[in-house]
Amino acid sequence: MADYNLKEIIGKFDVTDGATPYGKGHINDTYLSNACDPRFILQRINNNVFKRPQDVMENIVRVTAHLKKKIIEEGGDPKRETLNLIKTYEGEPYYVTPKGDYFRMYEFIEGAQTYEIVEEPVHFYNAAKAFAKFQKRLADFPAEKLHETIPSFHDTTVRFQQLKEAIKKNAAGRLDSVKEEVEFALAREKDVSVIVDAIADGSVPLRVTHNDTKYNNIMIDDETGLGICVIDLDTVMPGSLLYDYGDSLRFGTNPADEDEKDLSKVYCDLNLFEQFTKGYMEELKDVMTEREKELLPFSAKLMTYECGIRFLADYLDGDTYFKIKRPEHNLDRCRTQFKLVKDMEEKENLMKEIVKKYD
Ligand code: ADP
Ligand code: GN1
Ligand code: MG
Repeated sequence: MADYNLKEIIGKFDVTDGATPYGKGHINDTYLSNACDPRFILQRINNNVFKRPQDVMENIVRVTAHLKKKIIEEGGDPKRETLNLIKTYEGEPYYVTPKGDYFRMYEFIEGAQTYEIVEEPVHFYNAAKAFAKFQKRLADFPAEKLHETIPSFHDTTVRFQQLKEAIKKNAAGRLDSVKEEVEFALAREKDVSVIVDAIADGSVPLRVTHNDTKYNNIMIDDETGLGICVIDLDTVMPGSLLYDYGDSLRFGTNPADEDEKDLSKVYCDLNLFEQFTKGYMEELKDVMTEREKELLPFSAKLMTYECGIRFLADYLDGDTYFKIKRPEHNLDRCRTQFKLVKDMEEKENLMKEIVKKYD
């Protein structure tokens, strides 16, 4: 994390106290307040990833207002079930430094945590319910009011092209060391257009989706174990429900870390697959189209593949997108994703049976 004058930045918001680095996200710089009550989360929006941070914030202001309304209607707690922005003294939802860095502040959600791996299978079932509920609460949000914060974010055909460009450029001179991974990626080209084609032919509808439903983007309540709040709303955009379902399984069914070096620990745990599928289907099977249901197992594999090729492309580009802590970090991440893809390919029929069981 670069050094910012946090004292001065915090001074722009309606709070007191300092803050220290927090969380394990790959994109934004996150800080937690030290000692004040209530606590807050301060974030610098990554403006290399989000070219128009003001669009991100406009989306978040609208989406959280919509969610708040729904939560109140349902008799829920809007302070814990959605993110709450803290405004600056000037009444703005974010602060732009003279150098052009965008900072925002959220109320800290107390009594809940995010996890890097699923520790209790029932938590994953609860997470599925919460992601599905999030989806339902946004079903009547006017999609045309949302900015596309990262164009073609889950268009896997575009991601495939980006990988091919990264291979061609070989900007970091690493191509020779990743021949096996490149071969694995290119051999699966036939898969990349399946979901975009289904969206184009209308069999899979566009919905307002989260698009980054990894397990550490949901707060699990310490007492009840329920998925209390969906966070990290930077990529809420029109998309497919398959992106949210698939990405959750990509991250959550792996009992090892996303950057685990020992690949023997990395696989798709079908019990966890079942927990999540059960929760998601219970909430959403009545609104899903037949094609969506049919593509659920495939989407887990495709979202995992897509993430793998993004890590690989970033490794080839010289690590310009995801935060890294070691030189081979993106390659290690790519390898776990490809190991999972291979395992999901082998388990496809079992995954289909699980989906059928809850339909
Ligand atoms: P990134 O986009 O970098 O992933 P996130 O918005 O997911 O950033 O935040 C990183 C981490 O900070 C989360 O995984 C979570 O642990 C914590 N976090 C973010 N917002 C809150 C909040 N409002 N309350 C409590 N913890 C939070
Ligand atoms: C990033 O921001 P974070 O860490 O929740 C990324 C996702 C990837 C994920 C891989 C905006 O998510 O798309 O799937 O890393 N977010 C963005 O762990 O690119
Ligand atoms: Mg996150």
